[in-house]
Amino acid sequence: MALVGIVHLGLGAFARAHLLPATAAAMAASGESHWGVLGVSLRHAEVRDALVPHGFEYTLALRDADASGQPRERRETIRCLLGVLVAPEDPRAVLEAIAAPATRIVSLTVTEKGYLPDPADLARPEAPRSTLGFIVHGLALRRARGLAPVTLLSCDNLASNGRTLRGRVLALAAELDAALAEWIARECTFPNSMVDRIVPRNDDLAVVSAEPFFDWAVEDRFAAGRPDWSAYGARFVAHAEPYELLKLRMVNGSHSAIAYLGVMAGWATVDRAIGEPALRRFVEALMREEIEPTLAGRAGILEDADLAAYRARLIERFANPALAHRTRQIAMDGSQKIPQRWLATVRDRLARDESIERLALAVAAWLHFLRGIDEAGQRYPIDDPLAADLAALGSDAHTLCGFAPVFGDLGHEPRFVAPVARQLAALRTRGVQATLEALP
Ligand code: CS2
Repeated sequence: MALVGIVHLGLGAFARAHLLPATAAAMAASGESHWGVLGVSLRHAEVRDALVPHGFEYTLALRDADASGQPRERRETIRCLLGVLVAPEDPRAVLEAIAAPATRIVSLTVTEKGYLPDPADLARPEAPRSTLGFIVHGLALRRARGLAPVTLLSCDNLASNGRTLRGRVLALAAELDAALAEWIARECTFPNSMVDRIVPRNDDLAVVSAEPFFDWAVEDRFAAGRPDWSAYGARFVAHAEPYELLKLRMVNGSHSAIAYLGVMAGWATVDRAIGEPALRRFVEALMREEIEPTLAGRAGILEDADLAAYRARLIERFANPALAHRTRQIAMDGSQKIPQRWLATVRDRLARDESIERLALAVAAWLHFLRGIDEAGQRYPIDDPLAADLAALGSDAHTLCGFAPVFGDLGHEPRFVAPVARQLAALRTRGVQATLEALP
């Protein structure tokens, strides 16, 4: 009988295609039965309801095409999920799970916006609503009961995700109780980790489809042990930040550029978009000319030749015809994604006085996308926690670039605002295709 050792917050498709299969493989390889996963859905009951009839077993379908373009699929049955809690139905059960003696790891895949603090949670110790609220009140219970500390493991696409999580948890905890914040800071660990696998959202909740590619570089700093995820290809590293930088800028930076240009041009999926020669040339040049120079050497991981191979591999992953990864899905929550995906690269380049024309086109594509209507006149909703603020900005490029929650001081930087305004005007007057074709 497996025991719960991991409480996982945010049981979306990504976790079910990444942390869970890796945990299942680690348990199978080591025979350790104490790493079972209790999943927590923070909002909806649908995943639980879909998995209950199957005893929480589900299928992971790894899909791509072979050399001749024929679709192929490898199926794995994932068995390490022991139950699912739905937080709004029973918040107390979530707190008890975090505070259970056998719990050693609290892991998270809650997306970028899942790290936003909700100060109202300070006054809701029994029934928090936010991820940070559950963690802080759950840890308070652990400490009050004299239990051992746990590892808080972020698996989201944030820069220095562990360090970021630690900062947010400590800030909230300090408002509650300074001694709690001290205990967390001293006893609990927050490893950084780089996670990589493309996992489109799927309507059939009992089957998660994903690409075969899998990568996970995780810092080996665990307060109470960990499964040997290397059984599934994870790498335990001393410092994950260089890996995160590489992945966020190359994979996610390109993804978001493809997403906004694709939505506007009517290219509904990533493989459809990357099949457009002008877009593919653009994405390759974005990486080669503007992103890779900020990574080479600096990351200490990949030299130029490796970066070129990484880029080629990535283009193949984007071209995977079996995933139907929707550009609209990646376009969600731009305000939360863009700073770490593009703007850190922009800042590095401007600091060296290098051109940012292609990054500026990506930013312009996001601003263009915010008008909520594509080039064919099709309307779509803007799914973003800051949607109301963004809508209130109007359409002037300078005002849009002045939106500090996303652009910070870049709004006052003419070397940023001018190319963005120029590319935005091009998108508005000539459209995506012609703007891409006009690039050198
Ligand atoms: C995507 C990511 O939806 C998005 O924003 O860019 O989910 C991406 O597919 C993964 O990070 C790939 O590892």
